[in-house]
Amino acid sequence: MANKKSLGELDVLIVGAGFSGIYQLYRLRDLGFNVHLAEAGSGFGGVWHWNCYPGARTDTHCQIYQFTRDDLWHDWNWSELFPTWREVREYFDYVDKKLDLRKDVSFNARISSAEFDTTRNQWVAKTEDGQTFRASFLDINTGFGAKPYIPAIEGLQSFKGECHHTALWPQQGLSLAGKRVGVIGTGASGVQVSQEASLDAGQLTIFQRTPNLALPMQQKKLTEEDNRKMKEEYPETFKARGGSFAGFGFDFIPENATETAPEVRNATYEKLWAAGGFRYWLATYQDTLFSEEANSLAYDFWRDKVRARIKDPAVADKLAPETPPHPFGVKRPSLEQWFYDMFNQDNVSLVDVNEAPIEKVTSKGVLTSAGEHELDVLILATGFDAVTGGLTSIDIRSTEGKNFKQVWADKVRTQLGVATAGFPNLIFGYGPQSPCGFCNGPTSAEYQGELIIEMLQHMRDKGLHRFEAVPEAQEAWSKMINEFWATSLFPKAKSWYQGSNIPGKHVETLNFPMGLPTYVQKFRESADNGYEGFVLS
Ligand code: N01
Repeated sequence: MANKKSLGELDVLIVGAGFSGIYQLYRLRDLGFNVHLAEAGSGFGGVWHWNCYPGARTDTHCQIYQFTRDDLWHDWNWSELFPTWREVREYFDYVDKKLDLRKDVSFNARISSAEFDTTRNQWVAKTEDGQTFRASFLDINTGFGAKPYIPAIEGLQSFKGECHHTALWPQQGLSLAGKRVGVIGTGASGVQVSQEASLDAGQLTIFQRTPNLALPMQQKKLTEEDNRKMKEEYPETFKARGGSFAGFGFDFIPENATETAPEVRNATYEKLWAAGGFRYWLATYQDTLFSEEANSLAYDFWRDKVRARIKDPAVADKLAPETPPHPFGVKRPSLEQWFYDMFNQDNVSLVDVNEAPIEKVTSKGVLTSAGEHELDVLILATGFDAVTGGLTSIDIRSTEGKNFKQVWADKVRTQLGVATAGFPNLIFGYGPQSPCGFCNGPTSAEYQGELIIEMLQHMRDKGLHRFEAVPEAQEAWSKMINEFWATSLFPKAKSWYQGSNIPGKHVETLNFPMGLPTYVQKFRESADNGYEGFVLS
């Protein structure tokens, strides 16, 4: 437990020890702020602490999945291009040792409520076990996947085997070898855990509602020589991140697929496919996510590539249907390694829950309209109340006594994706209406993080004690991003990007969809105009 005496009058209380929170911690500390971090888990890593299911790994190449501070990358080597959760956690421990983070962190400290003391311009935040923090600024970095979503399936509690959500995986691990394993969900988590289970499960049954239009990861083991070369390129690599739409360092081709000759287009698709990662999604023709015609071209290429790997045509029809279930890339594609090939194995089967809906979970397994699947382990890879869930699940009260769940019940309102009217001195990183789900996490942690830090510095330098978002400014922000969203194909899929994966959640873009460089530019414009859109006093 942290020293309570020194926590009485913090400048900043940070919530969450993922990339974003840790960046805030060491930068603010270096700048002389009295800062402390409260983390719900027992270790660093944020999503990498909770999502320790078999097969969990980044879907970002390691070169940009790290902090760019000089003293943090020189003597750190990655073993794979897309590292496992275990290696990412080792990386966080390495960063902790380098920067001595731990002394300013309270672990197992889940903030459950917070109120603003208007007489002192201070937040009073409490953990669920009664610890209290007082801070001038509350800096919330709970990330987009802080609140797992468990669907209301009848009988879930009656299952006698092991049942876990991927984001609440037992920290001590759970072997799937030889077991009858069922996985509900085929998002990134479902794809990854299923792939791993297919290696040694006795029987693996995957319950699919919507096919995942997954892309080839093109994983690679990295040697010392690979790391040496990567390090030579890091300064350029890091620079390229900030200038790219999603902070990945690669960007859309400024040409239209529909206006490109078929043989040229196909050669480009082949090249992107072979290069792997998200390139086929985010380094492709600029019209892919806006024009139905361009999108069909991308889908058709994807479908033919995938179907060629699946032996049973009936299974291929489910995984990669002739006609797209939704436009390509508007629901987040996952990166896969042997996801499609594993359906050729005898121990793997697919259940289409549209054809055979899940009726209930029984003590023995999953009962669909076509029969019962007996299981030893039931894995819920059912995703998250994404982006807003981290904030709405804490009872943070506005000056009018309302929490985020109430204030955002009809729609999300933020100024620049960092603050909401009624919550003075509360700032969020990697949160709603910021690039968040549309940006590589570590890139956002540093780029958006720096903007937040500059704002806090500005307040300190000018002797200001309070900021608050202006209601009209946040209405304009919300209008702008939702209007842009409507020009894209994204609204055409049910996805966590727009809250439509959660029954009853208001459907709107939860992320800033215009790209990281535009976001930074808009934030800077506000800063240059004395933080226009905020009242500073
Ligand atoms: O969650 P999801 P996720 N009955 O919401 C299904 C990041 N991430 O945890 O598509 C049956 O994508 C649901 O079906 P449908 C990444 O950003 C990254 O997989 O709604 N099925 C869907 O298939 C990712 O996008 C990594 O029809 C039900 C699945 O559950 C984000 O986290 C790894 C159902 C949920 O998919 C979320 O991914 C993991 C029901 N009642 C996650 N309810 C990396 O690689 C839901 N589903 C870094």
